[in-house]
Amino acid sequence: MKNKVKELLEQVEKFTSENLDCVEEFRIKMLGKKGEITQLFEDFKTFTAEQKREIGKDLNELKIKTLEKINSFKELLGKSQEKTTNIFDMTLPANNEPVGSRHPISIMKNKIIDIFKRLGYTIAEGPEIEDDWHVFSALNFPPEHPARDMQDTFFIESNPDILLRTHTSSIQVRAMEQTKPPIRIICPGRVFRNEAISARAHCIFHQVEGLYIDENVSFADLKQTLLYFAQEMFGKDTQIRLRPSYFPFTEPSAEMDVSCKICGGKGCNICKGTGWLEIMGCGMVDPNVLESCKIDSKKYTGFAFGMGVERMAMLKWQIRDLRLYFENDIRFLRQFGTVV
Ligand code: 2U9
Repeated sequence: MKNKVKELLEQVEKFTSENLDCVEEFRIKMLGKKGEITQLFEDFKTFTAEQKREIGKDLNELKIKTLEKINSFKELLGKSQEKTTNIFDMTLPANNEPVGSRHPISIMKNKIIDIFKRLGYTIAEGPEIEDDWHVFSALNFPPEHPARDMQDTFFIESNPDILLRTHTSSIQVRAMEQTKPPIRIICPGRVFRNEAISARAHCIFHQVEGLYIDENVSFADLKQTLLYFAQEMFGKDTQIRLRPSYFPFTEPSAEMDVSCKICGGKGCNICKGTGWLEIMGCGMVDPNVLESCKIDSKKYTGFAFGMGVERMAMLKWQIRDLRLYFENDIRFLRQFGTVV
């Protein structure tokens, strides 16, 4: 009965009409002698006292809301039909049609981009179908690196030089080939990896990467930029820490953690008791990469960073399963409410 009441309430809330006949039809369907709500009241009589206590309030509320809705439409349509028999009344309020909301991945992607825009970064984009040079070779991946393996990357069968990009770093390579420093870009996009789908992995996901190249760019600049980012994203009291790491395209490389907002750094099940959450990788652009893109590595230095958008959204909104992003379940999507 609970579910039925809920379902009917949704129908009532959604109900809209432009003529009185439809309103009357709806009244009969709901409250007529054999109407759905009338029938629920009949069933209600057979319930135990405890069941009645549980459902009674909701059932009454359903009836009241239905009557209110019907009466308001009767009043509205009655008036407009009295005044204007065949003239369309432009002053009537429009039907309140739900039009949907932004997807959480788009919301997070835009949040990230907005923060870097404030630091003077511009957006750069590039193709999803790439070649070996822009995804691997120019980025200092050795010939036998596991990412080049069929197990990890989707290659085009007829031409193994063509593949689906595994990171958006290929956008930065193209930018470096085409423009002289200073370069300050932020690169959002979809990437593809040959992974089995699970709660923690997907074969398609979204990244945002950044690149800054100029004279005298230092690791201190990188650290300050990422601290600003973390505090804009997670709040002014957020702390960061950088742990040494390795990527073929940066040297030195690091992974960045932010202090856990859920427990305030004390340790909880979200941060697995550590008080820290890993949010991105970063480092100084390897001189080999600069030279591959015809940038003088004696004159210029740069930093780069990269993060997964799905992961950032998971941490920000405590989403526990990656698959939710792709299922289009309206109950999940509705929680990111901002109607567009
Ligand atoms: C150029 C030079 C350097 C981009 C970088 C990372 C570190 C990194 C991962 C985060 C999670 C990818 O989505 S993820 O799996 N990325 O850790 N990315 S530095 O470095 C570049 C990019 C382009 C020319």
